[in-house]
Amino acid sequence: MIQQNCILVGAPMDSGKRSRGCLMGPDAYRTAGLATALTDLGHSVTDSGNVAPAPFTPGQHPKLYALEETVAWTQALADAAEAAFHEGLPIFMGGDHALASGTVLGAMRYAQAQNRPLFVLWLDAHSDFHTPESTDSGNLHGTPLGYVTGREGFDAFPNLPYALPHDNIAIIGLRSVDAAERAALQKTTIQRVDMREIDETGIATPLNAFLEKVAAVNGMLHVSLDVDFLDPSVAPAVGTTVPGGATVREGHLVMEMLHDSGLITSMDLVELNPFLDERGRTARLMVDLTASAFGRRVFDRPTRAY
Ligand code: NNH
Ligand code: MN
Ligand code: MN
Ligand code: MN
Repeated sequence: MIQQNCILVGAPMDSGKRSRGCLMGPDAYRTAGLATALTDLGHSVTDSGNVAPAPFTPGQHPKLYALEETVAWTQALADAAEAAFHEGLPIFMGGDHALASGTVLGAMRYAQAQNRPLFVLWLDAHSDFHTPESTDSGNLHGTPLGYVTGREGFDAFPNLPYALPHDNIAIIGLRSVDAAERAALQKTTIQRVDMREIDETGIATPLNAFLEKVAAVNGMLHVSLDVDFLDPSVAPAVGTTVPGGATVREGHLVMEMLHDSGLITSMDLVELNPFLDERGRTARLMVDLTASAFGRRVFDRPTRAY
């Protein structure tokens, strides 16, 4: 197994939606033993502490919630992410999903400097493909994929070095897509895997297809794991529960396959709200899933070549 130099980056960002609590996420992952789970697998782990937002002045916006704070986090997290890539394999402990605007931006900058294409695997009940204009809720955690793909209306946010190509994105676990997102997504080549497809083909088939594309061009792979990808019966600690989500085993299978692919170059753990958890079970499940992504397994088996 390849030993990684894992860089844990705390991102206690809570401005991407109105209900609070994700700011406690990084400490919940620390308490649930994320670092130990990774060192037990033979990886080296550095916890670089928590990022803070760039200085900002809160403003008033008729629709968008906490725009200035979210932009300030995006700036700080992009810089922190880019720096972390120089040290090892960053694992961002969120924080709500708006943090991915920063972490993916940092990954895009780093990938460009390495002259490698960046791919993004979005594990989520939602597509997070809104623009600041199309969002109904005004919650910017519903917009990061819209931002990094270069959709219109993100003028307040940092400039992108390039627009992330639609062909380089897969979203798996979909079951709550707003009308405006659906219309926009259907015009793209983003690989959209809803729960029905998972029921019909199993989760391995679409994931393999995506990983083959990443491997074929020596891509970097950023994995963004939203707690609500999982069914709320097993992962209750999230503000936006949607029934009919991935099972514990579907979650582990995705992570095990990602490990075997050897393709992951960075990862977000997002939307954990410890205030809503039951005796730490969601935090522990997220740690166990991360461990699977970094090599925990019951038995060794021949790895699949991509
Ligand atoms: N689409 C909804 C919105 O934009 C929900 C987004 N919520 C999420 N995304 N949890 O993962 O408000
Ligand atoms: Mn999300
Ligand atoms: Mn650099
Ligand atoms: Mn979600």
